[in-house]
Amino acid sequence: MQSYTTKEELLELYNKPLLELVFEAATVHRLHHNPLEVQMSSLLSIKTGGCPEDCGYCPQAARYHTDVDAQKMMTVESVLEQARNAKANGSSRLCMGAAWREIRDNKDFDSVVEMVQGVNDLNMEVCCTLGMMNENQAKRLKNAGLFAYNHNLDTSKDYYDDVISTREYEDRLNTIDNARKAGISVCSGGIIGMGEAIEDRVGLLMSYMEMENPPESIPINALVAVEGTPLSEQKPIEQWEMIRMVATTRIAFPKSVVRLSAGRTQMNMEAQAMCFMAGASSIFAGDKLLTTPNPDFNEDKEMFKILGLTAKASFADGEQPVSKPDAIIDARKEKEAKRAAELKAAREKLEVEGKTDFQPRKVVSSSN
Ligand code: SAM
Ligand code: DTB
Ligand code: SF4
Repeated sequence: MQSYTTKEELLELYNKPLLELVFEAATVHRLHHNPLEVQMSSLLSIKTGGCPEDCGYCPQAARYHTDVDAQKMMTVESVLEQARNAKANGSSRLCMGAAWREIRDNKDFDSVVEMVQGVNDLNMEVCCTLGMMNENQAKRLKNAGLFAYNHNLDTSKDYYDDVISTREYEDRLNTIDNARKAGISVCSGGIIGMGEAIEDRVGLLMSYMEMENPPESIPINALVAVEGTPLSEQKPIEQWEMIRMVATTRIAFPKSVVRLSAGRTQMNMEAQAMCFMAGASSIFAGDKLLTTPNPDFNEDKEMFKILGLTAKASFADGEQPVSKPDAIIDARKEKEAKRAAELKAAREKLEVEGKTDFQPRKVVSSSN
């Protein structure tokens, strides 16, 4: 099999006659993957909206006037309930997303750590996408049982500044590196349909080509043009463009999982079938992506039936991480238990003394 490693080679590949391109991609796909298996991964927005960043495509950026309002962080229990529901519908992976610029070491992050432990205990692959992440945070998530971290480069280095100004391309590369160093599987890809040239699509792939280890999973999103965002007026891309991008990615990175991500509501089943043929072997399942619509479980079940596809089991491509106790959470729980015991003892003492109007001192905890 020919391998493609330069920008010129990839460009030529992308522009091949479509059916030749798809045939070549399908051939490569069969050498490394079971073509009848597709991973179903569910997305869950655990902290929606109010993001300080200016990503031109994103409905969750606080500065754009979209229908997405800033919400509070979900509770650990409600996340686990959604995870059980996703699992019952056939999803083997849960990807939890937060509208954060970066992870901060606060109570909300402690909750994410607990969510990771809880979802991993359900024997689902746990993925998070929480913005920039340092080495210690990556280690903490890995220790909790995180399987994968999603952090997209989104587009080529050249086009990036046209879309985002509040974070550098280099920052994204560093976060990917931190996930890698902690032994977390990397999920990183991009968006097409943002007004970029074909050179930029191939340029995105070149950024991964230059890595010592390319991502294990590469999501290809079609822009969901949301009213109120700077990219709201972008014309929807042709379905052929998505097929070409999936096929080119498949051939360039034969071992990676190519994820047919945002934009499926704009595609008919035939175009999605071409993408599976061209090597896509994962989708986001469930009627919502993070904030925008996605085909519902039943629609996808019907499509799988018609196309003869089956849902891939969890941990088929890597061992399940072990969820280990988290020192910070354990210390906090110990402190809370100690305080509760002290309060109980104080109350009992006062009761013995006949003073029953005791009110404990209010403890104000700061978050974020
Ligand atoms: N805030 C974190 C970050 O940006 O790293 C994580 C969540 S963010 C929503 C994850 C990714 O979703 C983005 O990098 C982008 O590729 C994708 N995305 C966001 N809005 C999109 C849209 N309107 N259409 C297609 N993809 C989108
Ligand atoms: C990815 O590449 N696509 C997903 C996931 N990773 C986090 C997100 C798509 C978001 C689409 C817009 C929305 O629903 O807010
Ligand atoms: Fe914030 Fe992520 Fe949206 Fe950018 S893509 S505005 S960082 S939520």
